[in-house]
Amino acid sequence: MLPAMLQALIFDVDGTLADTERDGHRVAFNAAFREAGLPWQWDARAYGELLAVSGGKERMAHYARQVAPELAARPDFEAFLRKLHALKTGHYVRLVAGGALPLRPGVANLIREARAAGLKLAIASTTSPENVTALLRASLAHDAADWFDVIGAGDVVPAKKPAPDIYLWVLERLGLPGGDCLAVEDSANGLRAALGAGIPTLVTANAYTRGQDFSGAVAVLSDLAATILAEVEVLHSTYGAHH
Ligand code: XBP
Ligand code: MG
Repeated sequence: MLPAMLQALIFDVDGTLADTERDGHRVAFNAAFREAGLPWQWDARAYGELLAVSGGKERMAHYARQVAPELAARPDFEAFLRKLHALKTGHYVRLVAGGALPLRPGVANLIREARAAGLKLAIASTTSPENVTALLRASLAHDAADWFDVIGAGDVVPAKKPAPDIYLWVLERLGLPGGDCLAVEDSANGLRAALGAGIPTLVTANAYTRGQDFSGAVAVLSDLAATILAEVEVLHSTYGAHH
């Protein structure tokens, strides 16, 4: 059977399109904690551990249960988290809009090449939608959000990565089987999510995710700097031939 033709690239956002976590999200969380008068500050190492929990609200809830169980037990804790997360998102969007988070090497080229070649483009991210559009606008092109056929982000699905939900949500709207697509991810959580949706996945590891379990990936690269679309298509077809 001929391996499936590559018809779409599905990009994760945080850690994949850009190194957004240490100098972006983490800084925004800390700014929100200060603004809310909370004695919480996440240093780079502690944040790396907390990244095991996908989703900013879920991450803060996990942390609160550890350090402030009485707060986490309050009936209005969910509402409190939503307000705190809105503060954080405001800080993050402002930080991104200021150009603080450039795309990782080779990402813009691959996106532009895929677009020129007529592939469909999609986003499958745990982060909030406003964070995605802010990053695309500030770091790729003003109208870059329009380049994507589907943008799946944040709370549109109940279960976050490593659950496959966000990738299934994107596939449904792309109208493509997982095997005709290639996902690009940075973390084990993300890889599990994409594989769970039957999507061959290329991993570009980063400082926070290097050394995680990437078994099942089509390939693990340090970045996309030397990667052109033709190579991605070969990776996709060789993977398809063996699975
Ligand atoms: C990474 C995440 C997100 C971000 C924070 O998403 O898990 O939660 O860390 O963004 P992905 P929010 O790698 O799937 O892009 O605070 O908006 O959740
Ligand atoms: Mg990621």
